[in-house]
Amino acid sequence: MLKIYGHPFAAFYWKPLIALYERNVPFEFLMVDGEHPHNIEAIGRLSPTGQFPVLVDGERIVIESAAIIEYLDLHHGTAPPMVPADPRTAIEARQMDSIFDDYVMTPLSRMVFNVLREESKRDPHLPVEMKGTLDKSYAWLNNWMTGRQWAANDTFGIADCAAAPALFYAHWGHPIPAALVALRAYRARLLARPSIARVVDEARPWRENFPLTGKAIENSGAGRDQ
Ligand SMILES: N[C@@H](CCC(=O)N[C@@H](CS)C(=O)NCC(=O)O)C(=O)O
Repeated sequence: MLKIYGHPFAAFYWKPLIALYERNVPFEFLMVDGEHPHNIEAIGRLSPTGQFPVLVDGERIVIESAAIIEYLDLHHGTAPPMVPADPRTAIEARQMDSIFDDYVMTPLSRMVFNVLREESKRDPHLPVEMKGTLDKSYAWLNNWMTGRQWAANDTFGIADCAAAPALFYAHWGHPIPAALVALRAYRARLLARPSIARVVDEARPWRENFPLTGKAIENSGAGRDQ
């Protein structure tokens, strides 16, 4: 059976997890946390900097969330592929996967890591800079999503697997403005999808670990589930 290292609250683990659920692939989950030091030791060996997700398929090790999703398309499950088989069509899917990872999830992660540092070591400029990046990304994505249901090729796929955790958590850290109707509607559509609702539910016990809480979220009118 396939094994996958991850943590239910971790954004980059959500990406292949959504694909596993979409494609009905059975797997064994290997928790990466302080209570499972052997799993921390294993990913330290298997991935360059001890990051997860890491997929183990017999002798085959696959790292990087996008590569794992592409691997599942080829070797496991029967649902339509998350990356279109035609390489010309796949360009848009990979483009949007990268945009959500690099211009939404990455700035949000940098804000999270900054606030997790001890106070004297925090960079006071970083939250302003990262919120500026998120604002640009949100505006661009709102235009992109206007008239679209899913992020690439009119089909649910890898880009939506990336968008779900990125928009879910980014909205907590820096709420998407109410005026960006198409982007907010897309986020709601993602959260209503059964595979994603399941991932969100499974992560619920760790919600209090999210450090960018406070008035921004309460005042966004969105609530934590939207
Ligand atoms: N580019 C990687 C990013 C993986 C990543 O950042 N993983 C996070 C969990 S969501 C992690 O391992 N964090 C722990 C660490 O960096 O030590 C991917 O797409 O898989």
